[in-house]
Amino acid sequence: MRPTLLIVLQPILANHMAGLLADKDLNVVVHGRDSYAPPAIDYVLSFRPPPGLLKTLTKLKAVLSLGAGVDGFFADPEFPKHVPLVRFVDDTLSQEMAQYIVMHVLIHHRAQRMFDAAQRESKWRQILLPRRTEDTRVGILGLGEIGTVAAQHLRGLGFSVRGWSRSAKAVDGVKAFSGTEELDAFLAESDILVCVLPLTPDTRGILNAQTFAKVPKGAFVINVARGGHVIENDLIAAVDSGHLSGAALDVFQTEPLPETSPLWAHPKIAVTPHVAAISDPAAGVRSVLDSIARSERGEPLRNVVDMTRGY
Ligand code: NDP
Ligand code: OXD
Repeated sequence: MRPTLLIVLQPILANHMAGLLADKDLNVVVHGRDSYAPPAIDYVLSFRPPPGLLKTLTKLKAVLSLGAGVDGFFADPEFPKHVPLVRFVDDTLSQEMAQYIVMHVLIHHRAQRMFDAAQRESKWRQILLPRRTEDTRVGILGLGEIGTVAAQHLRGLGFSVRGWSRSAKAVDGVKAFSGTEELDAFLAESDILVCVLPLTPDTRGILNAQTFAKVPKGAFVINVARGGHVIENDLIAAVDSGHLSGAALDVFQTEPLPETSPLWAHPKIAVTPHVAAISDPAAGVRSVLDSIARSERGEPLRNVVDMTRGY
């Protein structure tokens, strides 16, 4: 019998994914569009399902995430943790995330905002770079799929790269730190601090006043992970005090970022609307089909989330 996949995504994306999966060997139903009997659902494709929905699907074989981050599933207190949760891991996604990180490292490092301002005033303002590239230490919180790719690109551009992870890592040319006991030493060597951690109980709020106090004066912060990692008021205070030179943020405590947020107009903070990398639907389809095929053959799934660690 053909397995049944329930798609629980925003309507436009859900319909698009259903269209791409239409000619595959699957029954595809879209939550909110099609009627279905919950026990008939074998697989779910989602990103941030409505709390309580997944526990009603009593025969689920696997939950498939269309995103690399799976905090949206754990936001459901009734998420069925006995069902395997597969996260989206895709080379293109990792490369695009790395591009975003590299772009903001370079905009900061090359003082591009100052040149933009000078151009607006028709001013020929030649300056030396504030710091030599090899003397600029980029510290990446999270040396996983994405952090490792970003570290390699930054290394290739001549930066001095550090990384911090839970378990000890060896990445060529990267000074690696691990565990809470090495966090302070890592922060002390991060002139540019990049966050690409999963959002878990251990990492929520990790970018706070105490953390900012531990990075060198003038450090720049880039957050591409989740808004829940940053205490936004602490970030603004650290920038306004001059301890941090600025920040680039793609993710926020509340998304969409409210129009009233002081982040929008802050002269030293760049804001983008959670677009560092958007999962490619075609790659999502490949990942879904791979997971379902493996599951139906009784083979181990790839990229299964560890329910204890939360990522
Ligand atoms: P991975 O799971 O591959 O990597 C996570 C890294 O974080 C690992 O190195 C892990 O350590 C480390 N880590 C986790 N918890 C801790 C901890 N408590 N202390 C120290 N290190 C820790 O994730 P990805 O690289 O694929 O993705 C990272 C995040 O990026 C996603 O969870 C998502 O939130 C975000 N993202 C944002 C996007 C956007 O558009 N803005 C798009 C895609 C992803 P270890 O290696 O030891 O396990
Ligand atoms: C993701 C995201 O986690 O888009 O993939 O944020």
